Amino acid sequence: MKSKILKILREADTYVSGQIICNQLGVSRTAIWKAINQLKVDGYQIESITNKGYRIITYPDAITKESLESQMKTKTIGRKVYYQEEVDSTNNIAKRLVDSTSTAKHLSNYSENHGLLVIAEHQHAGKGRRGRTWVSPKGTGIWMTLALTPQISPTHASMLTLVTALSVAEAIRQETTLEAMIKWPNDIVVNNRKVCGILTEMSSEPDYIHYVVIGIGINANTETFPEEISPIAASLKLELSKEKCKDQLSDDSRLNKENNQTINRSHLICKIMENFEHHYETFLQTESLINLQERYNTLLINAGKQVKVIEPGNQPPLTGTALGINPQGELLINTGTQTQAIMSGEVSVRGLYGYV
Ligand code: BT5
Repeated sequence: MKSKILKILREADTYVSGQIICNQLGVSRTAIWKAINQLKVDGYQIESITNKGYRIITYPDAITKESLESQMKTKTIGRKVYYQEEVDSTNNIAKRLVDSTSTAKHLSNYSENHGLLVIAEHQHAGKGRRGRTWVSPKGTGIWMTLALTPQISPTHASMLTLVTALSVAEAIRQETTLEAMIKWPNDIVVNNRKVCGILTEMSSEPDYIHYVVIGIGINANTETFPEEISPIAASLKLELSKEKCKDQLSDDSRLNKENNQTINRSHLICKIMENFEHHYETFLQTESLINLQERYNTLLINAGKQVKVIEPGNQPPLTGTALGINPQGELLINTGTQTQAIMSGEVSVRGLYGYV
C-alpha cells in the first residue's frame, strides 16, 4: 500500500487528492491517511492541504522497500524488494529466501523469486570471492543481491557477473559525472580505485540451474575505509568531491541531483536494475556476450594494459597484455607468443605494477 501511494505521488509530482488515491487503489480514505502517516514516520515530508490533497516535499535517503518499489521502472528485475536493516550478507539472505519459498511450496523450480532484490543498510559478514571479506558499513553503501532463475547452461552463469558489471558501470556514468570502468571480471573502478565488487553464486545440478544470486556492493557515500583497503578502495562520493575540487566552476546538472556530492542511492539502484534488465534480455538471446562485447570492451580498464593473472594455487602468474573479452566473457591475453583466453571464476587480474 505504501509503495503504491508513493508511486502515485512521485509520478504526479504535485498535489493528488485523497479521493483520487482511494479510487485508484480501491481502499478507504482512512487507510490512505494511515499509510501517509507511516510514510511520514519513514522520513518522507508530505504536505496535505484541504481541497488539494497530498504532495511529497522531500524524500529520505534511506533505502526502503517502498521507496525502491515505487521508483522501479523495470518489468521483472528488482520489482519485488526484500529489505532488512542488518544482515550477515545479502547473498546469504537471498539464497535462504529462494530456498525456503521453494521448499515451503514444494516447487521444483525456483522461478517465483526471479528478479527478487534483497537489500540491507548494513552487512556484518559481507563476502567477497573465495572467503574474502567485503567491508559494508552502515548507511553509506549499496549492499544488495539480485536473485535470478535463468534457464541457461550452468557453464554460462559466470557471464552474468559481466552483464552486471556492465550495468553498474553504465549506471554510475548515467547518474554521475564519474568515468566508471570495469576491471575484469567483477570490479568497478573509478580513478583506478575499487568502488564496487560483484559476487555471483549459484545453486545448480550439472545441467540445470536452480538459481543464481548476484551480490553487488557499491561504496556510494562512504567517507573512510579501514587501513587494509584504503589504498585500493574509493567511494563515488569521495571521487565526486575530488572532481568538484578540480573543477570548481562545473555546473553540470549530472554532478548530482541535490547539487552536492552525495549519491542518491535509490536512483542509482533503479538505474542499475533497468540497465541489467535490458542487458540480461540481450544476453539471453544468444546465451553469450556477443551483442554486449563491444560495449563491455570500451569500458574495460584492463584493455591494452600489462596484467598478471593470479589463479588459486601456486602457479606463477600468467602475464601479458589484456586485449578484451570474447563472446564467452573470457579475457584475452596476449603473452607475446600466443593469445590465451582466461575464464573468470576464481582468477584475479592485477596490473603488473599495482591494482589496475
Ligand atoms: C568482490 O570480491 O569484490 C565481491 C564483493 C561483493 C560484495 C557484495 S555486497 C552485497 C553482496 N553480499 C555480500 O556478502 N557480498 C555481495 P573480491 O574480488 O574477492 O574482492 C574482495 C576484496 O576487495 C577484499 O579482499 C578487499 O581487498 C577489497 N574490499 C573489501 N571491501 C571493500 C570495499 N568496501 N570497497 C573496496 N574494496 C573492498
